[in-house]
Amino acid sequence: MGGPGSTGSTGATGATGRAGANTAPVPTLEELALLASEAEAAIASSATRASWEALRVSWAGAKSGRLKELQALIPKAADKRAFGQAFNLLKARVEDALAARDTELSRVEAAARVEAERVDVTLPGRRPLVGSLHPVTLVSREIEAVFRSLGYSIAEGPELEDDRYNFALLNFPEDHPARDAQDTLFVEDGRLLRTHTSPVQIRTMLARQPPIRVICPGRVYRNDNDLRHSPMFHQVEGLCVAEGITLGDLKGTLEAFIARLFTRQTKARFRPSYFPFTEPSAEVDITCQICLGNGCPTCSHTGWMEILGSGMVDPRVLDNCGIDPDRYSGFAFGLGLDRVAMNKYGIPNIRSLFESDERLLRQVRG
Ligand code: 2U9
Repeated sequence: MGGPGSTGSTGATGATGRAGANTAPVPTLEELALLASEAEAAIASSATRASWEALRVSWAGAKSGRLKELQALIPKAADKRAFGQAFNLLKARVEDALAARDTELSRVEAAARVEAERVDVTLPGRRPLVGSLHPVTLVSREIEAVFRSLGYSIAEGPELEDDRYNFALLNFPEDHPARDAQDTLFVEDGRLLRTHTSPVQIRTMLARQPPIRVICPGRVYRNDNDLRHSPMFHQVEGLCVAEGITLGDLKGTLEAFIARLFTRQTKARFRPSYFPFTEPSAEVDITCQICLGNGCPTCSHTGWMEILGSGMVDPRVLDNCGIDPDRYSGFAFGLGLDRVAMNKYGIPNIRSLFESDERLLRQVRG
């Protein structure tokens, strides 16, 4: 007994450099037992991982935990052996209490994780996104189907054309305003973006003799850009050339087409018009599809909406393409697909057709 430990609680100085450890009074054995009970109670009642961790650091922390401080007091105790044993018991009780609470908190944490990650297998699945055709494609295919059933075939041609196919052979005079850069988009070396699909019919007539029945859908371009016009839009044009074709054939064909594309109740009226490539020419109005003829803002209260241009192919155009106008005659027509798509699907603005906004495609299902 005695020895270094006898200076104990008097707070003898040492060389540890830790003022707290050096000056702390040496607790009695009873106090150590009491400390153990208090630690067990506090640890057992730590409600969260954070409070458990705070207790662990304050008791068992490697640098300045209570256990380390108390251990440093062993050499100062009057009865080092008894104090050492009591300390070991305290240390074991604190460590057991920390381990037991750790196990319990881990169990609670795991249960909470399982609860949070639980999947309700009875929920309905997420519907996969289904692609859909653009309204202009839908209308184009519908029109193609009607004319295919009338014996027409589909012809396509280049979007980059030259003056001859786009204007000259179609009987546009040299000084026609459509040939102006204000209306037509020219590219280098005098070529241009076709302003209508008529060059496709020109190419068809140059390539073969009547009977000819073709329809020509495609993109066309004009130097126009405002709320009602887009610099690129879509047309379908048709051409029928054979012996004995009359204005009656034109009328009958277009009336059949309109009844099929819209409804059998839809009426058509033909108004005289002028195009360089047809003579006579007519614009075709149909019963307004919004108000069914009663008058509304869309049809400017006329009950009609204009959808088609048409006419008997000018004999000079047939002649330009190597077809004998004394033997053959024909009719032609053209319509803007975008306008038909807009009024068929209730799309108010031509721009929304070309903005690639998927919400539009989701609303229009073929
Ligand atoms: C050839 C001979 C004749 C095609 C025609 C129209 C009338 C017409 C417009 C409708 C609205 C263009 O999209 S739109 O702006 N089209 O009015 N098109 S007759 O006549 C032809 C074509 C080719 C060889």
